[in-house]
Amino acid sequence: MITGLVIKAYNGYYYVKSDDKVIVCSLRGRLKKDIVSLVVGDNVQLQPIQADKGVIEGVLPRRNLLRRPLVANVDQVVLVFAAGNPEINTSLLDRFIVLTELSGLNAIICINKVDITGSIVLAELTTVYRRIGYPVIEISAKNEIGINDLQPYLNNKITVFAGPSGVGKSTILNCLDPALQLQTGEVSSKIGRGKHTTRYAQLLPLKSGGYVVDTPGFSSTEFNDVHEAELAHCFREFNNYSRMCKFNTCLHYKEPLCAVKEAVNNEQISPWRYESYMKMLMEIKENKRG
Ligand SMILES: Nc1nc2c(ncn2[C@@H]2O[C@H](COP(=O)(O)OP(=O)(O)O)[C@@H](O)[C@H]2O)c(=O)[nH]1
Ligand SMILES: [Mg+2]
Ligand SMILES: [Zn+2]
Repeated sequence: MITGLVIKAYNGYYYVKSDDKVIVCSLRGRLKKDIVSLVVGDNVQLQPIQADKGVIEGVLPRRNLLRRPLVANVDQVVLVFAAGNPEINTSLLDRFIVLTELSGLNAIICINKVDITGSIVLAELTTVYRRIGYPVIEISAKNEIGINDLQPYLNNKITVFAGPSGVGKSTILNCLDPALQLQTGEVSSKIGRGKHTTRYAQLLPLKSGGYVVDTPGFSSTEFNDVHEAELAHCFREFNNYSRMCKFNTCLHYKEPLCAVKEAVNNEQISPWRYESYMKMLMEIKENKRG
Protein backbone atom coordinates (compact mmCIF):
# COMPACT_ATOMS: atom_id res chain seq x y z
CA MET A 1 0.00 0.00 0.00
CA ILE A 2 1.27 3.47 -0.84
CA THR A 3 0.04 6.94 0.08
CA GLY A 4 -0.64 9.89 -2.17
CA LEU A 5 -2.49 13.16 -2.61
CA VAL A 6 -5.70 13.46 -4.64
CA ILE A 7 -5.08 16.29 -7.07
CA LYS A 8 -8.05 15.85 -9.36
CA ALA A 9 -11.38 14.03 -9.45
CA TYR A 10 -12.94 13.44 -12.80
CA ASN A 11 -15.54 11.06 -14.21
CA GLY A 12 -15.43 8.81 -11.17
CA TYR A 13 -11.64 8.54 -11.23
CA TYR A 14 -9.18 10.08 -8.83
CA TYR A 15 -5.78 11.34 -9.93
CA VAL A 16 -3.38 10.70 -7.10
CA LYS A 17 0.10 12.18 -6.90
CA SER A 18 2.54 9.82 -5.24
CA ASP A 19 6.21 10.72 -5.39
CA ASP A 20 6.64 12.01 -8.90
CA LYS A 21 3.90 9.92 -10.49
CA VAL A 22 0.22 10.52 -11.05
CA ILE A 23 -1.78 7.33 -10.52
CA VAL A 24 -5.30 7.08 -11.89
CA CYS A 25 -7.41 5.40 -9.25
CA SER A 26 -10.85 3.99 -8.78
CA LEU A 27 -12.42 3.72 -5.38
CA ARG A 28 -12.89 0.60 -3.28
CA GLY A 29 -16.67 0.04 -3.22
CA ARG A 30 -17.20 0.47 0.48
CA LEU A 31 -15.70 3.99 0.37
CA LYS A 32 -18.40 5.38 -1.92
CA LYS A 33 -20.59 7.03 0.68
CA ASP A 34 -21.23 10.62 -0.30
CA ILE A 35 -19.64 13.37 -2.33
CA VAL A 36 -17.59 14.73 0.53
CA SER A 37 -16.16 11.40 1.64
CA LEU A 38 -13.28 11.81 -0.78
CA VAL A 39 -12.30 15.13 -2.31
CA VAL A 40 -9.36 16.85 -3.93
CA GLY A 41 -6.71 17.53 -1.30
CA ASP A 42 -7.30 14.30 0.57
CA ASN A 43 -4.39 12.05 1.40
CA VAL A 44 -5.18 8.45 0.54
CA GLN A 45 -3.83 4.96 0.77
CA LEU A 46 -3.89 3.05 -2.44
CA GLN A 47 -3.08 -0.33 -3.87
CA PRO A 48 -1.19 -0.04 -7.14
CA ILE A 49 -2.48 -2.27 -9.92
CA GLN A 50 -0.27 -1.28 -12.80
CA ALA A 51 2.43 1.32 -13.13
CA ASP A 52 -0.05 4.17 -13.34
CA LYS A 53 -3.30 2.65 -12.07
CA GLY A 54 -4.56 1.83 -8.61
CA VAL A 55 -7.44 1.41 -6.20
CA ILE A 56 -7.99 3.76 -3.27
CA GLU A 57 -8.40 1.72 -0.10
CA GLY A 58 -8.62 4.41 2.54
CA VAL A 59 -8.67 8.13 3.28
CA LEU A 60 -6.31 9.58 5.88
CA PRO A 61 -7.66 12.05 8.45
CA ARG A 62 -8.26 15.58 7.19
CA ARG A 63 -7.06 18.80 8.73
CA ASN A 64 -9.96 20.75 7.28
CA LEU A 65 -12.53 20.86 4.50
CA LEU A 66 -13.29 23.96 2.48
CA ARG A 67 -16.79 23.89 0.96
CA ARG A 68 -16.46 26.37 -1.85
CA PRO A 69 -14.46 25.18 -3.65
CA LEU A 70 -14.67 21.68 -2.23
CA VAL A 71 -11.05 20.98 -1.21
CA ALA A 72 -9.53 19.25 1.82
CA ASN A 73 -6.37 20.15 3.73
CA VAL A 74 -6.12 23.71 2.46
CA ASP A 75 -3.37 25.77 4.12
CA GLN A 76 -4.49 29.27 3.17
CA VAL A 77 -6.56 31.41 0.86
CA VAL A 78 -5.21 34.17 -1.35
CA LEU A 79 -7.97 36.72 -1.85
CA VAL A 80 -7.36 38.44 -5.15
CA PHE A 81 -8.84 41.83 -5.90
CA ALA A 82 -7.88 44.43 -8.48
CA ALA A 83 -6.84 48.08 -8.15
CA GLY A 84 -9.14 48.74 -11.10
CA ASN A 85 -11.22 46.93 -13.72
CA PRO A 86 -12.98 45.71 -11.63
CA GLU A 87 -12.23 48.09 -8.77
CA ILE A 88 -11.99 46.75 -5.21
CA ASN A 89 -15.22 46.57 -3.34
CA THR A 90 -14.21 46.49 0.32
CA SER A 91 -17.55 45.09 1.36
CA LEU A 92 -17.02 42.13 -0.97
CA LEU A 93 -13.42 41.75 0.23
CA ASP A 94 -14.68 41.63 3.81
CA ARG A 95 -17.20 38.94 2.85
CA PHE A 96 -14.40 36.82 1.43
CA ILE A 97 -12.38 37.43 4.58
CA VAL A 98 -15.31 36.29 6.73
CA LEU A 99 -15.75 33.12 4.66
CA THR A 100 -12.03 32.42 5.03
CA GLU A 101 -12.10 33.03 8.78
CA LEU A 102 -15.14 30.76 9.14
CA SER A 103 -13.15 27.98 7.52
CA GLY A 104 -10.40 28.56 10.05
CA LEU A 105 -7.91 29.52 7.36
CA ASN A 106 -5.52 32.43 6.99
CA ALA A 107 -6.23 35.00 4.34
CA ILE A 108 -3.57 36.71 2.27
CA ILE A 109 -4.82 39.74 0.39
CA CYS A 110 -3.42 40.22 -3.07
CA ILE A 111 -4.19 43.43 -4.94
CA ASN A 112 -3.53 42.88 -8.62
CA LYS A 113 -3.52 45.35 -11.53
CA VAL A 114 -1.65 48.03 -9.59
CA ASP A 115 -0.72 49.37 -13.04
CA ILE A 116 -4.29 50.69 -13.18
CA THR A 117 -5.15 53.74 -11.10
CA GLY A 118 -8.61 53.42 -9.62
CA SER A 119 -10.45 55.86 -7.41
CA ILE A 120 -9.69 53.90 -4.25
CA VAL A 121 -6.65 55.06 -2.31
CA LEU A 122 -4.65 51.85 -2.09
CA ALA A 123 -2.28 53.05 0.62
CA GLU A 124 -5.16 53.63 3.01
CA LEU A 125 -6.69 50.27 2.28
CA THR A 126 -3.46 48.31 2.65
CA THR A 127 -2.68 50.09 5.93
CA VAL A 128 -6.01 49.06 7.42
CA TYR A 129 -5.72 45.39 6.49
CA ARG A 130 -2.07 45.12 7.46
CA ARG A 131 -2.85 46.62 10.84
CA ILE A 132 -5.49 43.93 11.37
CA GLY A 133 -2.81 41.37 10.60
CA TYR A 134 -3.47 40.31 7.03
CA PRO A 135 -0.54 40.26 4.64
CA VAL A 136 -1.30 42.56 1.69
CA ILE A 137 0.64 42.05 -1.51
CA GLU A 138 0.41 44.48 -4.38
CA ILE A 139 1.18 43.13 -7.81
CA SER A 140 0.71 43.57 -11.50
CA ALA A 141 0.59 40.16 -13.10
CA LYS A 142 0.47 41.74 -16.53
CA ASN A 143 3.78 43.55 -15.97
CA GLU A 144 5.18 40.81 -13.74
CA ILE A 145 5.63 43.24 -10.87
CA GLY A 146 5.49 42.01 -7.27
CA ILE A 147 5.09 38.34 -8.13
CA ASN A 148 8.23 37.61 -6.10
CA ASP A 149 6.51 38.98 -3.01
CA LEU A 150 3.69 36.48 -3.41
CA GLN A 151 5.82 33.47 -4.31
CA PRO A 152 7.30 32.72 -0.85
CA TYR A 153 3.84 32.37 0.71
CA LEU A 154 2.99 29.51 -1.63
CA ASN A 155 5.95 27.19 -1.23
CA ASN A 156 4.95 23.70 -0.11
CA LYS A 157 1.43 24.78 0.78
CA ILE A 158 -2.02 24.14 -0.64
CA THR A 159 -3.37 27.56 -1.52
CA VAL A 160 -6.79 28.45 -2.84
CA PHE A 161 -7.04 31.53 -5.04
CA ALA A 162 -10.40 33.20 -4.64
CA GLY A 163 -11.91 36.52 -5.60
CA PRO A 164 -14.28 38.05 -8.10
CA SER A 165 -13.96 37.08 -11.73
CA GLY A 166 -11.80 39.26 -13.93
CA VAL A 167 -9.37 40.35 -11.22
CA GLY A 168 -6.54 38.28 -12.72
CA LYS A 169 -6.38 35.08 -10.67
CA SER A 170 -5.55 32.87 -13.63
CA THR A 171 -3.10 35.42 -15.01
CA ILE A 172 -1.25 35.47 -11.67
CA LEU A 173 -1.04 31.68 -11.58
CA ASN A 174 0.30 31.56 -15.14
CA CYS A 175 2.86 34.13 -14.08
CA LEU A 176 3.93 31.98 -11.12
CA ASP A 177 4.26 28.95 -13.36
CA PRO A 178 3.82 29.37 -17.10
CA ALA A 179 3.42 25.60 -17.45
CA LEU A 180 -0.07 25.90 -15.93
CA GLN A 181 -1.40 27.52 -19.10
CA LEU A 182 -4.69 28.52 -17.53
CA GLN A 183 -7.29 30.20 -19.66
CA THR A 184 -7.53 33.92 -18.95
CA GLY A 185 -9.71 36.77 -20.02
CA GLU A 186 -13.39 37.40 -19.80
CA VAL A 187 -15.62 34.36 -19.80
CA SER A 188 -17.78 35.62 -22.61
CA SER A 189 -20.81 33.37 -22.41
CA LYS A 190 -22.11 30.03 -21.24
CA ILE A 191 -19.57 28.27 -23.42
CA GLY A 192 -16.70 28.79 -21.03
CA ARG A 193 -18.59 27.86 -17.93
CA GLY A 194 -18.88 24.13 -17.96
CA LYS A 195 -15.28 23.59 -18.89
CA HIS A 196 -12.72 21.63 -16.94
CA THR A 197 -10.66 23.96 -14.77
CA THR A 198 -13.55 26.16 -13.76
CA ARG A 199 -16.13 23.59 -12.61
CA TYR A 200 -14.05 21.08 -10.72
CA ALA A 201 -11.52 21.98 -8.10
CA GLN A 202 -8.11 20.73 -9.02
CA LEU A 203 -4.75 20.99 -7.30
CA LEU A 204 -2.31 22.53 -9.73
CA PRO A 205 1.34 21.83 -8.95
CA LEU A 206 3.69 24.80 -8.90
CA LYS A 207 7.22 24.33 -10.15
CA SER A 208 8.46 25.85 -6.89
CA GLY A 209 6.64 23.21 -4.83
CA GLY A 210 3.15 23.47 -3.40
CA TYR A 211 -0.25 23.42 -5.05
CA VAL A 212 -2.73 26.07 -6.02
CA VAL A 213 -6.44 25.91 -6.69
CA ASP A 214 -7.82 28.32 -9.24
CA THR A 215 -11.47 29.20 -8.74
CA PRO A 216 -13.80 30.83 -11.24
CA GLY A 217 -14.58 33.47 -8.59
CA PHE A 218 -17.12 32.34 -6.06
CA SER A 219 -20.39 33.69 -7.32
CA SER A 220 -21.97 32.92 -4.02
CA THR A 221 -20.74 34.63 -0.91
CA GLU A 222 -23.80 33.90 1.20
CA PHE A 223 -23.69 33.00 4.83
CA ASN A 224 -26.08 30.15 5.12
CA ASP A 225 -25.32 28.64 8.47
CA VAL A 226 -23.53 31.53 10.11
CA HIS A 227 -24.65 32.43 13.59
CA GLU A 228 -24.89 36.12 14.54
CA ALA A 229 -22.48 35.70 17.43
CA GLU A 230 -19.93 34.00 15.17
CA LEU A 231 -19.74 36.89 12.73
CA ALA A 232 -18.02 39.40 15.02
CA HIS A 233 -15.21 36.91 15.68
CA CYS A 234 -14.44 36.95 11.97
CA PHE A 235 -13.56 40.63 12.33
CA ARG A 236 -10.29 40.07 14.12
CA GLU A 237 -9.72 43.67 15.14
CA PHE A 238 -13.05 43.73 17.02
CA ASN A 239 -11.79 41.13 19.46
CA ASN A 240 -9.51 43.60 21.22
CA TYR A 241 -12.48 45.75 22.12
CA SER A 242 -15.45 43.40 22.43
CA ARG A 243 -14.15 42.19 25.79
CA MET A 244 -14.89 45.67 27.11
CA CYS A 245 -18.47 45.84 25.85
CA LYS A 246 -20.96 46.08 28.72
CA PHE A 247 -22.84 42.97 27.62
CA ASN A 248 -20.90 39.85 26.83
CA THR A 249 -23.55 38.98 24.24
CA CYS A 250 -23.03 42.36 22.54
CA LEU A 251 -23.42 42.23 18.76
CA HIS A 252 -22.06 45.81 18.53
CA TYR A 253 -25.33 46.92 17.03
CA LYS A 254 -27.84 48.80 19.17
CA GLU A 255 -26.49 47.80 22.55
CA PRO A 256 -25.42 50.58 24.93
CA LEU A 257 -21.83 50.90 26.14
CA CYS A 258 -20.38 49.04 23.21
CA ALA A 259 -16.59 49.26 23.10
CA VAL A 260 -16.47 48.26 19.44
CA LYS A 261 -18.70 51.14 18.36
CA GLU A 262 -16.64 53.45 20.53
CA ALA A 263 -13.49 52.24 18.78
CA VAL A 264 -15.12 52.96 15.43
CA ASN A 265 -15.94 56.49 16.58
CA ASN A 266 -12.35 56.96 17.74
CA GLU A 267 -11.14 55.63 14.37
CA GLN A 268 -9.33 52.76 16.03
CA ILE A 269 -11.49 50.47 13.92
CA SER A 270 -11.99 51.36 10.27
CA PRO A 271 -15.52 52.66 9.62
CA TRP A 272 -15.79 50.69 6.41
CA ARG A 273 -14.96 47.46 8.22
CA TYR A 274 -17.72 48.22 10.67
CA GLU A 275 -20.05 49.00 7.75
CA SER A 276 -19.22 45.63 6.19
CA TYR A 277 -19.92 43.97 9.49
CA MET A 278 -23.30 45.68 9.85
CA LYS A 279 -24.32 44.71 6.32
CA MET A 280 -23.56 41.06 7.01
CA LEU A 281 -25.18 41.12 10.42
CA MET A 282 -28.40 42.55 8.93
CA GLU A 283 -28.32 39.88 6.26
CA ILE A 284 -27.98 37.11 8.83
CA LYS A 285 -30.84 38.62 10.84
CA GLU A 286 -32.97 38.73 7.67
CA ASN A 287 -32.22 35.09 6.85
CA LYS A 288 -33.20 34.10 10.35
CA ARG A 289 -36.56 35.76 9.98
CA GLY A 290 -37.23 34.48 6.46
N1 LIG B 1 -4.04 45.89 -16.49
C1 LIG B 1 -3.92 44.65 -16.02
N2 LIG B 1 -4.70 43.67 -16.50
C2 LIG B 1 -4.55 42.43 -16.00
C3 LIG B 1 -3.58 42.14 -15.00
N3 LIG B 1 -3.68 40.83 -14.69
C4 LIG B 1 -4.68 40.33 -15.45
N4 LIG B 1 -5.20 41.28 -16.26
C5 LIG B 1 -6.29 41.13 -17.24
O1 LIG B 1 -7.53 40.92 -16.56
C6 LIG B 1 -8.38 40.08 -17.30
C7 LIG B 1 -8.90 38.95 -16.43
O2 LIG B 1 -7.82 38.11 -16.07
P1 LIG B 1 -8.04 36.61 -15.56
O3 LIG B 1 -6.71 36.09 -15.15
O4 LIG B 1 -8.79 35.81 -16.56
O5 LIG B 1 -8.97 36.88 -14.29
P2 LIG B 1 -9.72 35.79 -13.35
O6 LIG B 1 -11.15 35.78 -13.81
O7 LIG B 1 -9.61 36.35 -11.98
O8 LIG B 1 -9.02 34.50 -13.52
C8 LIG B 1 -7.57 39.58 -18.48
O9 LIG B 1 -7.93 40.31 -19.61
C9 LIG B 1 -6.12 39.87 -18.07
O10 LIG B 1 -5.29 40.11 -19.16
C10 LIG B 1 -2.74 43.21 -14.52
O11 LIG B 1 -1.87 43.07 -13.66
N5 LIG B 1 -2.97 44.44 -15.07
MG1 LIG C 1 -9.75 32.63 -14.10
ZN1 LIG D 1 -20.20 45.72 21.52
